[in-house]
Amino acid sequence: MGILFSRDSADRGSGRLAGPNLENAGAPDSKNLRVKLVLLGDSGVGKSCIVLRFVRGQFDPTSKVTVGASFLSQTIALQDSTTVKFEIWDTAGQERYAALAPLYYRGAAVAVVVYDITSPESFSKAQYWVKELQKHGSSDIVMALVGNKADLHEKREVSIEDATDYAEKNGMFFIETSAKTADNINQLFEEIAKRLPRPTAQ
Ligand SMILES: Nc1nc2c(ncn2[C@@H]2O[C@H](COP(=O)(O)OP(=O)(O)OP(=O)(O)O)[C@@H](O)[C@H]2O)c(=O)[nH]1
Ligand SMILES: [Mg+2]
Repeated sequence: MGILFSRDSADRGSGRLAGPNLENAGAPDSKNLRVKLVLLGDSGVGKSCIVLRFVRGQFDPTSKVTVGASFLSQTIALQDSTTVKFEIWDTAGQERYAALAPLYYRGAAVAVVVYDITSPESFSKAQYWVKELQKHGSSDIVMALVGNKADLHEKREVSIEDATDYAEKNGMFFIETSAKTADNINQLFEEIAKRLPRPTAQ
């Protein structure tokens, strides 16, 4: 299927490619976690920019729409010396790719559902993805609700209160980010890492 990978398709972290249903394979190791993470949300909310900021510390104001999905990985170290390798599937938000989403969220340990704080439509779409994940995702999936483009606060149309309420009702972690200014991008992934279920040492 030629549409599975886009410009960011290569796993630059380890130089190998992975399939969309890559599970957390290998022996459980409480110090070195590997997690499959999927980003979902409307086209244009900034999913690819969030990933680019997190993985490479860059922002691309001319970011192109994602075709199919793209894969990148990034490892972070936590204060307790645990490392977490995020295997990130950045899905395409355009409607024509919606049917592909289950390929990427199936088996995912973490789902990051993104909306744009200036777009109520994108907040509705985020709620659609949350429902879809509740129906078809893993029962123990860690879900984060992300209000991106926080730098555009003068154009805000989704209140922090509404998003916080929605996240609390759905057992999600909520944060506002800006891929443009880098605000809260690392914090997003650190908070996710803290919420991961840890394999218990034998
Ligand atoms: N002001 C501002 N613009 C942003 C931010 N994040 C992304 N953008 C802009 O929003 C546009 C879309 O960003 P993308 O990351 O490509 O959006 P996407 O969610 O990956 O879209 P699809 O791949 O179609 O699903 C680009 O023009 C970005 O420059 C942000 O935090 N602030
Ligand atoms: Mg994209």
